[in-house]
Amino acid sequence: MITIGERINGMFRDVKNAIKDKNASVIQEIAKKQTEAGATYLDINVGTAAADQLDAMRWLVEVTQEAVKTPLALDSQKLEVIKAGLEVVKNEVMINSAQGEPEALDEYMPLAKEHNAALICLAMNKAGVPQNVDTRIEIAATIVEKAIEHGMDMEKIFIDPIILPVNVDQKQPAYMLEVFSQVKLLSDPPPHITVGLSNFSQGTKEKSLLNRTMLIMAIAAGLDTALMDVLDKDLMDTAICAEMILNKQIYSDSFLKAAR
Ligand code: THG
Repeated sequence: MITIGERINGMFRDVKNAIKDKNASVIQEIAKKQTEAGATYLDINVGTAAADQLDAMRWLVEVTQEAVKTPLALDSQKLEVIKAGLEVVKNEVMINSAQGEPEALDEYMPLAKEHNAALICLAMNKAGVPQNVDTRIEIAATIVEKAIEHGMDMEKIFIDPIILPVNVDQKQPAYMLEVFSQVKLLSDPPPHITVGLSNFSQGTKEKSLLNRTMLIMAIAAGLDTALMDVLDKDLMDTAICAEMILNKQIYSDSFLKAAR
């Protein structure tokens, strides 16, 4: 499974302080730990507190790539913050994220192509995050159509149907599972499906259990990548085990080690 380590995000106090004090070693430690834990990409999100978000993005990208070669996922809702990161990025990169509106996709897809970047596209539009299956699938279909129109490799497209906290609306998780299985039918080869898994357990008391259980059910429904807490070893082991059960990896007594 493709994992995106969520931890370099200004919403965490240590990262927020490190950005403010330009303390590179705090960021580099987190980058190394997530890389050792098996992250495919490292998410880079400056958060909302940074005084100059463009400067903070450039700095985070620079110090992270001094420490590790792991590809980065530049995470911002603002195009200019993404572009600031792209100016200094050296390795393979992912853009996180574009909204699923035709006009936004017409802007982000050529940018992604120019940088040979993977692109997360959110299944949301001007009206916000849809609360039902059909609207999410309609937006996902728009994303796939736009990807074909822009001549993008479907391997580079990651559709994120946006998972909401379980304590907000309990009908949503089952809807998400339905969306995962339907998105896989939109094209051949299909786009990747990803979610920000920790959103699911935000504000709850059983974060690790909720994330782990949702991840297994999501993988069974077709999810193949997630932005998640890669430092949660049980969560990573669960992801590997679920993929082995689906026969995406051959069983051996050391299948966990083999996957890592
Ligand atoms: N989709 C995409 N990108 C995203 C999200 C998404 N990027 C940001 C976010 N959502 C994913 N990242 C996180 C990171 C941390 C948490 C949730 C999502 C989190 N933090 C704890 C909390 O808020 O309770 C702890 C914070 C702290 O310790 O201060 O849950 O959905 N494409």
